Amino acid sequence: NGLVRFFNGEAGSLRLFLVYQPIVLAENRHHITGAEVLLRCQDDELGFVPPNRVVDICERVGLGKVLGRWLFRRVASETRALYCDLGFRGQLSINLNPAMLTEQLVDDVQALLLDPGLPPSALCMEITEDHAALDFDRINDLIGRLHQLGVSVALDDFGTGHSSLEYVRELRVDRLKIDRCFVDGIEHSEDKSRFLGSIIAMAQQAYMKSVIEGVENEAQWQQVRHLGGTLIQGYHAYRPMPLADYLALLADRQ
Ligand code: G
Ligand code: G
Ligand code: MN
Ligand code: NA
Repeated sequence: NGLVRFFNGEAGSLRLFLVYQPIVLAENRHHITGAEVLLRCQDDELGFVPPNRVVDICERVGLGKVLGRWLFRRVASETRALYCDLGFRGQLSINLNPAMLTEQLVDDVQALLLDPGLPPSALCMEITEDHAALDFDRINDLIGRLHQLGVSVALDDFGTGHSSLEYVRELRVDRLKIDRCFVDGIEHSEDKSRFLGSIIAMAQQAYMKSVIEGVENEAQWQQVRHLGGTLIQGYHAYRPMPLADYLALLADRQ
């Protein structure tokens, strides 16, 4: 009911807001290619609530579409400054919850491009393997229609879901976001490092960019670079931050 109050615009104890985690080139950490938009939830009584839980609850009680609409509206209003004032050309990666994966999505994305005036290349939609496995043909069709708009698509949490490699092969995604569990320990284990290397190579062979998540130290960074990863998203580069900090960071880089 905190969620219902929230989406009705009524005062309540729950606050939802967005943070931005920069994504950088593995080859040059000063080159910021964009950011992933991440949901944060703060409740007066419960404190910090994991975004996954809020998303799951929304989906279960039928608020998935409402959450998606809120997210897009928020992104539209928050990123106006990035593209209009700062002239940023980079990308925003947005996590889609299952209820957003309908025909309606194409219209919603189009609206998100038109309203703040974002170029299509500014948007990357993130879906997870499990979402794609739910209804493979329909999701792949949706990906094709996003491509027609010029918007790219990433497969998130790669390697942690229940989908088969056949699905991954047939999905027409542009990016593979390799889950942080595959980075964990690579600096101490030749086996783990080689395994990550083979996933990166697979992405390359399929003409996908790889985004390596969860790089937390310099040793991991050097390994990932050596293994040929394209992009890095991790605490060793940047932690998720408020939009104001992201704006300041980009202004400083330009
Ligand atoms: O940022 P953090 O590690 O706390 O996020 C935990 C999980 O919540 C991640 O797997 C991420 O995909 C998910 N998440 C974060 N923000 C959003 C969002 O806006 N929409 C959806 N559907 N999931 C999100
Ligand atoms: O949607 P996805 O699961 O890709 O969301 C990425 C999540 O990973 C975010 O919740 C973000 O806070 C988290 N994250 C990003 N970089 C790191 C990192 O270096 N270490 C850890 N432990 N988590 C990270
Ligand atoms: Mn994600
Ligand atoms: Na992920």
